Amino acid sequence: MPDKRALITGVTGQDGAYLSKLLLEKGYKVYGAHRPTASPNLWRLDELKIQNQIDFVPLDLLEFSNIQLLFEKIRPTEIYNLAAQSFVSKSFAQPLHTGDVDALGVARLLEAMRTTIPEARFYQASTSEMFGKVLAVPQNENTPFYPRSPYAVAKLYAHWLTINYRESYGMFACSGILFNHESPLRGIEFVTRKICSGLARWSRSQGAPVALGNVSARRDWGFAGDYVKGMWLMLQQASADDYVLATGQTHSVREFAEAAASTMGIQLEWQGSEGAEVGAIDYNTGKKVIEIHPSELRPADVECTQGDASKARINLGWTSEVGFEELVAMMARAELTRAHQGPLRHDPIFTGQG
Ligand code: NDP
Ligand code: GDR
Repeated sequence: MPDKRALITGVTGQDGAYLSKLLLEKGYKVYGAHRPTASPNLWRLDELKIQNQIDFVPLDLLEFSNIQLLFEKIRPTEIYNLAAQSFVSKSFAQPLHTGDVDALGVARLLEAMRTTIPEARFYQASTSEMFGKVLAVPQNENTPFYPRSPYAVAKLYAHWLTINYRESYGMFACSGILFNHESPLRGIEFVTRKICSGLARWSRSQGAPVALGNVSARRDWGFAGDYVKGMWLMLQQASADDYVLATGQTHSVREFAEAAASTMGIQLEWQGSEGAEVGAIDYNTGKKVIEIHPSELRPADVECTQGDASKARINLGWTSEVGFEELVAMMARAELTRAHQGPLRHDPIFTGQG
């Protein structure tokens, strides 16, 4: 068996794609775990041109026995748990499913690992959403948590369970507390890609405005390609620990929309007062580009995140390289290209709602 064998759960997601690419470049044998389904969604791996280099294995976090059997069979040296019901908004509608996958799914993984390959190294995809209604600014590894959604509550269980297995059984288990990271491979339901995709279509047809919710929300947005390097670095250290990965900068959804529109040559003019916008028009034509929809608001939202990644910088030598303007421009240009290519074959779930 090759020395470096990585199992990535959630390989079909945004981070799964970038992490697969990184590990393949580093000479790993990459096992990409996808949900057992007739046709897994491989468009991201396709876009990165790495689909043929990955050994695909079926795995559902809802089923303990398939995890245990898989671990026994392939005996990975590193396990990256990226699989999750990761859409915060959906977790309000599906709290039980979210808890089953995002919380108990991690218990299944850790327990299967403890009983079959306790020597393997484990990465858990934790999140800045655990800080929620933030109790300090900026947030670091010592900031108390205050989750604001069923998603964040489930992730908090998984975070503490990861620490608990490390402390109880001496397992090499790390929790990466990652702030929002985006890319052209981001899921269409998340606000950054929804804005870029919606504006690109609007710029072609000047048709339906893009429907958004809370545009005052602020996020610490980085580039996913930078963040997967941090995941890998965590598992290469002498001992397991938990790390925040973030840019340290924060921007509002409103600012993101303005920057994306500007890349596309659209100058947004907001209507309504700040914090109570009703939409935005194109300054040059007066046509409506963005519409605020109450249906896009959440029962509880995280108003502002801003991370402090000093520990990762000092211990791992990790920094976020792609800045906000560069990230927005990268995503906006990718969507303009896609809009010119016609309907998105890889986004069958796209409904215009996020
Ligand atoms: P995505 O939503 O793009 O990918 C999630 C992946 O999980 C998909 O491959 C999905 O498979 C898979 N999955 C969902 N349910 C199951 C299940 N029951 N069994 C097995 N696989 C399942 O997420 P990202 O790539 O953006 O994020 C990766 C991880 O990092 C997630 O855990 C997320 O919560 C976390 N995170 C993400 C951040 C971000 O800004 N991107 C920030 C902090 C944490 P399918 O294709 O079949 O749906
Ligand atoms: P988030 O990302 O909830 O931070 O979770 P998302 O892009 O969904 O929302 C960011 C903020 O934008 C506001 N918003 C909208 N959001 C969406 N999706 N659609 C809209 O139309 C819209 N209008 C305004 C939201 O209210 C929110 O405040 C992401 C996910 O990747 C999680 O899995 C991860 O853990 C966190 O980032 C860190």
